[in-house]
Amino acid sequence: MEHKTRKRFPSKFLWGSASAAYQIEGAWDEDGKGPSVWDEYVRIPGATYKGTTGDVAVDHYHRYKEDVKLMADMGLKAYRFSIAWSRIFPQGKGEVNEAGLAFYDNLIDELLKYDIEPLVTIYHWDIPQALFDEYGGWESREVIADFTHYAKTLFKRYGDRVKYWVSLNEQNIFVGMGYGQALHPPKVSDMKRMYAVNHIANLANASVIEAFHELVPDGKIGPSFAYTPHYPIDTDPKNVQAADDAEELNSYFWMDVYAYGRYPRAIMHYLEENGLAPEIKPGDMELLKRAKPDFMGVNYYQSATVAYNPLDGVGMSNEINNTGKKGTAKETGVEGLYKKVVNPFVATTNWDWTIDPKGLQIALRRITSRYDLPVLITENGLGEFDKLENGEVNDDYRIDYLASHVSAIRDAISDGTEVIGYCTWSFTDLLSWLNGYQKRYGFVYVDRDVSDADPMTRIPKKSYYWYKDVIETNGDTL
Ligand code: BGP
Repeated sequence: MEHKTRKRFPSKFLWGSASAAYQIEGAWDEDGKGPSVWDEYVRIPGATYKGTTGDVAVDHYHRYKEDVKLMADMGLKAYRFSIAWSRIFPQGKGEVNEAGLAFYDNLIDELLKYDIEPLVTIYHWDIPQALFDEYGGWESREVIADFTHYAKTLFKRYGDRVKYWVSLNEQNIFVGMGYGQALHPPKVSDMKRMYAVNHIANLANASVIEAFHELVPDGKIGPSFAYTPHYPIDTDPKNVQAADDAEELNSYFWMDVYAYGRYPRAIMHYLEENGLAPEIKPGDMELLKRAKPDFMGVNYYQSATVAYNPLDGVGMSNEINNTGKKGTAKETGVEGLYKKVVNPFVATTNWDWTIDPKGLQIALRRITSRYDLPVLITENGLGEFDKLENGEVNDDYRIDYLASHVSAIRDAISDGTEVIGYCTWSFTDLLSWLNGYQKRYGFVYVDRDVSDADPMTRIPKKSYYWYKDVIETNGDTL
């Protein structure tokens, strides 16, 4: 859709930036924190790039005041961060750790001091190791009660000051990579288990949303979904069908549950046919239907293009490009549904992620049409090798990436979608789960690489000043 004049961004638009506890905090065993599954996983030889860990990360735990001051100087309106479950409950349940609660009290108060809206993610992949040891973590329905108890503890403690909450970050990714591709903890590749875990995570998500609406009636909550919209390679109906299959399997299979409490019919049928469907117990679907999110959180990085894939065609690859050597990503697909192909119309990053701002507009439009929910963009950004030269980082490529995506949001708003805010990934540089510290996303350069002994000095990049201007002008310049 083209418009003669585009709408402006809403006056209260949340111009934000995001992070996650494990990727920035460090202090992995300080002040009573228990280990999470990531604290253990990174110690498996070969699991992460050059064996990097988040033991020290970018030391945000000790430098949060400096980081928040940089946010304030930029004029940031909102900051999305996650709470480490095992800082609050070192054993995942039972005795609460007051020092952990106090850390986030201080962070929230520091943000509010500068009028920065805190957006809190309850779960960004770091389930306490104790719960994994006791009952297999997300594989047991016991996790629903423990996760709900943990979330309620947060709502009671911070609900007076925090009004925007994200329940689960990228359920599709932590479940898919943890139990499908064996690239995240617990390093399992078993699709039956993956769909079982996913159903339990859906129930936990719904249970927390229900509890939230009782405890924080004036707040808003939603999941953050990693949405990759799919396109067909061409107009051959077989390829169009493949794109529909990919979209149902990879997108609607999650978002339909969040918004409507139901699984898409064709995909459920496909899972049943292949012996992969999760066990659904009495009461499950009722809970999923009752819990309504207030917004759809969307993490958008890229689109994907697909083609027809026969039953004896390309299967799922467990190898990804985590080195930044362009063109090393492997062919992947689902037999009988679709395979991923190169889209000649879009560029790619050094990690082989497509760069497609129009895809963000398409994503926002699809969500609006299908769910009629407001959208909070909870992540979007460019991971690149940045160079510190003469004390400066001239990341024009990041400015180009972000500017084109912000412009696409404005287009989507002009089309009639409701977008509450936009969080870039990320504010400071941080640990990329599998790609070490060399894949950088931040507005603020952090002087560290593989070694935890690096100085960690914070240096605003060129994009920092660019975003400051975007915020000041409420996006009018784009
Ligand atoms: C999302 C995660 C983030 C972040 C981002 C970039 O999937 O929610 O935590 O890591 O992707 O990904 P990566 O670090 O793999 O480049």
